[in-house]
Amino acid sequence: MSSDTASTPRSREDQHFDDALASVERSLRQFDGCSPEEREALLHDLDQLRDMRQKLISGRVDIVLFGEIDTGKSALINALSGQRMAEVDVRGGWTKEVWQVDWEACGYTVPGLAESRVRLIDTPGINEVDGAKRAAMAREAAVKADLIIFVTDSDLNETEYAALVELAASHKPILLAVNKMDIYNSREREALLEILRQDRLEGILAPEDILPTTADPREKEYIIEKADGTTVHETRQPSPDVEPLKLRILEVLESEGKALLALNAAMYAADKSDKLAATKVRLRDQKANQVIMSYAVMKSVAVAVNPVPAADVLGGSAVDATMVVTLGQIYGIPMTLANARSLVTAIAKAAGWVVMAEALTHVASSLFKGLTLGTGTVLTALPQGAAAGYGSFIVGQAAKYYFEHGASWGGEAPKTVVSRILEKTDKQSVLQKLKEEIRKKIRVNRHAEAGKNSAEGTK
Ligand SMILES: Nc1nc2c(ncn2[C@@H]2O[C@H](COP(=O)(O)OP(=O)(O)OP(=O)(O)O)[C@@H](O)[C@H]2O)c(=O)[nH]1
Ligand SMILES: [Mg+2]
Repeated sequence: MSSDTASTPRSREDQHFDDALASVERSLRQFDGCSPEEREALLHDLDQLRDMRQKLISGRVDIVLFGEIDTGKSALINALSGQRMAEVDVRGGWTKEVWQVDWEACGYTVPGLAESRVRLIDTPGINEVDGAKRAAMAREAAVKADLIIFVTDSDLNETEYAALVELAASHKPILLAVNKMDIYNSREREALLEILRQDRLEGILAPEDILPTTADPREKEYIIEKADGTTVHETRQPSPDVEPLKLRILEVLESEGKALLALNAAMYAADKSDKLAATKVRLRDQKANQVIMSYAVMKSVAVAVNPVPAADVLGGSAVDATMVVTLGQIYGIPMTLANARSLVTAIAKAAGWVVMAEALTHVASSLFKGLTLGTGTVLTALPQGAAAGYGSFIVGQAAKYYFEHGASWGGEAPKTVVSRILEKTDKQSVLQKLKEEIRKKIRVNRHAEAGKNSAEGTK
């Protein structure tokens, strides 16, 4: 196979690498087509994706240390890098930020990428009290990692086990560092490793990926015998022992470093594309719902202030047609006012509107009974206004469906779609919402009315 790869201009690994870069670029291009709001909502993701592209181009390998507080993640970074870079403290929850250090001493570079380097990334402990945000930061770092070192200092508890299984599902290489080996005697050490390798993590991690470490051993008392036969007692800190972990990391990188980088970047880009698509849908939906509600309120108030026969109001009114045009803009589907009017009429017909109008006005009447606003005209027409507003709400929802399906009814009859919307809509709660909005609006209008009256009075 190696002679095979040598004879072809680009190896399979290189091909995967190129494909991964292409998919990151593709995802980035998708962001170009975003509206300002979408861009705002996804700014963080966009930055992350750009970073992922940079990481891939430069061949940066990220190794994330992840685990509960106080297990020795920061100490392990110091021991692996051979420098005291990370702050280590006996107080749990010491590391508050995700931060990284170049691991130059490891000597690994991704083949063919001269700039390539390995970074060790320290994260906050995942079980810190009130540390949900920091735990989320740690998880995000793990999602981006090429290799994860999960750090524990005893048998796994439930939180650790759940987090480990969740990470293992990402199919990234995970090594378990069983740290603080110096606090156990040799019998305990063996028992602990055996239970983790044979029992707890069988089928989740391979035994060779579970490694004992001593990152920051406790001081020991040494008895030193001098040349003259006298002895002195001295306390010294033994050297850390992270060699088996270091060797395993290098083994994993040597055998699949470039492929890991590629796979990770491609998965990350796919994930961001999905998120982008979901955000687009969510934001459009939110905006469309806001538009529908504000038009429904506008219609309710207009009808309440200036009552007209129900059948006229619930047909294709100008308010509804304008709402439909606005909704079309949200979904990137331009529509003339005349076409919007026809769509409204079609929806109203499908809903059997005229028949429904009376019943709706009746429902609204009971709901609006308690609403006393002072001006007689407004009060009596309120239920009718609310019923009209409810009609606009349904027209809006149906139009939204129509635009969501690329200006079509998605292969169904309009009547089927509209009936489903009617069934799904909680009439009472929409009317309630309308009532609140109308109350706000009318209160403002009343002041306007009062102002107008007094102005007229002074003429
Ligand atoms: N005995 C012993 N203690 C260790 C070892 N490694 C770390 N410690 C101690 O464990 C404590 C926590 O170490 P840290 O490296 O700060 O642990 P951490 O996982 O980074 O903790 P947080 O940042 O709070 O999540 C410190 O007092 C270290 O000295 C070890 O191998 N043996
Ligand atoms: Mg720490």
